[in-house]
Amino acid sequence: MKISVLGLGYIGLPTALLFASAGHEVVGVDVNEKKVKLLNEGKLPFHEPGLEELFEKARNNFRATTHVEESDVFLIAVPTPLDEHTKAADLKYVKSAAEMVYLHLKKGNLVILESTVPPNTTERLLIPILEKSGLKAGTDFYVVHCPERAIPGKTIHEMIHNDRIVGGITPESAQLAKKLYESFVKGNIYLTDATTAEFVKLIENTYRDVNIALVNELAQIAEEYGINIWEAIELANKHPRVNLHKPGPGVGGHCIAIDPWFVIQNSSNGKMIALARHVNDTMPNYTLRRVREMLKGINYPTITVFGVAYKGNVDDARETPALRFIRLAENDGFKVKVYDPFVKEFEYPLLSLEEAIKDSDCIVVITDHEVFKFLDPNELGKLMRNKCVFDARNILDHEKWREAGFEIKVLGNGKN
Ligand code: SAJ
Repeated sequence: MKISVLGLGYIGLPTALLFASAGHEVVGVDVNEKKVKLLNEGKLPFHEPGLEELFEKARNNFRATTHVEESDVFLIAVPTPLDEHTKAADLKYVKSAAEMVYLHLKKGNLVILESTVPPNTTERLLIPILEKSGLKAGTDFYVVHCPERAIPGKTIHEMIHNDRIVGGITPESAQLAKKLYESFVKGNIYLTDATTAEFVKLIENTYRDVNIALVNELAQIAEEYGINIWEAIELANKHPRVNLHKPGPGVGGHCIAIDPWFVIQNSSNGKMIALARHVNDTMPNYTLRRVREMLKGINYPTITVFGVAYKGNVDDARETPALRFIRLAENDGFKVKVYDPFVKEFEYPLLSLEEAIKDSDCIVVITDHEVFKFLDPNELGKLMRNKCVFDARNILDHEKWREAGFEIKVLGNGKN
């Protein structure tokens, strides 16, 4: 089967390589000429565990290009960012991908939309563009929405082992796509209609966002009561039907902080979903308020942000709460220095560990990178002006840091 994958990002590229390693002829299409050149030279544009090995395995069946060509299958995995003004999906990349596909569409082709989209996008936006080919969707060609659900940091493992949802515009479309995904997916593949599949993907991330908003609110309430929220959540989660997530300095990434808006953009409901977004979006403000309290009495404080990736152990800083935190802190008169051992590109200079903590008054842990646990507080303390830590992720060994002379505060812990 010849498969063209449009969009060679965090999802499109691993998907393309998985199909190629399963024996299909795969053409990766991307508008970014640099990325295409890099891939054809055998180099990867980003890091993801297992991607290099997969690339090695898939290389004979994979090539990249900037132009769409005739294929049996077209798979669209382009970004669908949030328009910050309208709080609605910006579908311009889906539209332009569809415009490229319809020019090459033939009878019997299958078009798969993997990008995360608001409900009805497949039916109302994608199909009308594809039908400009003169062919009829559902009879002349097949269309499905098959949302990606793999988590960054474990993308390849989850793409293979997670269950998948395939939403067809007709049962035949869904069956055809199921057969294709079975070439590498080991999880179950469940069939439904395209609009339900769009909704399912969005409500998974909305569930997580609302759950995190709940614990973020509870963290603030716990502080008022002098309770440690981390202990309280651990105990509550001993109940067989409770699964509270973790509080933190905000929710980032290109999925959980965005998808809830796609659910409500065309609905007259959604008050709780919007409120949860508000709670999570204002966690950087709350974190800063706590840091300010901790450092009161210090003139012109310098703080060191530990981690700007949107979550632990990844190099991805898209929609990171760290950015909002840093901007707010700077506007509030703090001098901010930034350290992240994984992130390569960021709006602020990324410093070495030594530079970042030299003469600093406080380390603020924004991202839960595992490596932070192994730092030596005795060594770091020698370089700092004041020995304070605000741990917004509750990941450090607080006793160890206290023994090294640090004052520690933890987000959500009303006992410290
Ligand atoms: N976070 C918390 N507390 C938690 C869990 C996460 O504050 O208990 C924060 C993280 O620090 C991060 C943000 O939420 O800033 C999102 O992180 P995440 O690990 O929850 O999710 P993502 O965005 O990396 O990936 C999610 C996953 N969705 C679900 O687990 C339902 C993934 O499976 C999806 O494929 C991905 O979104 C996507 O592409 O939609």
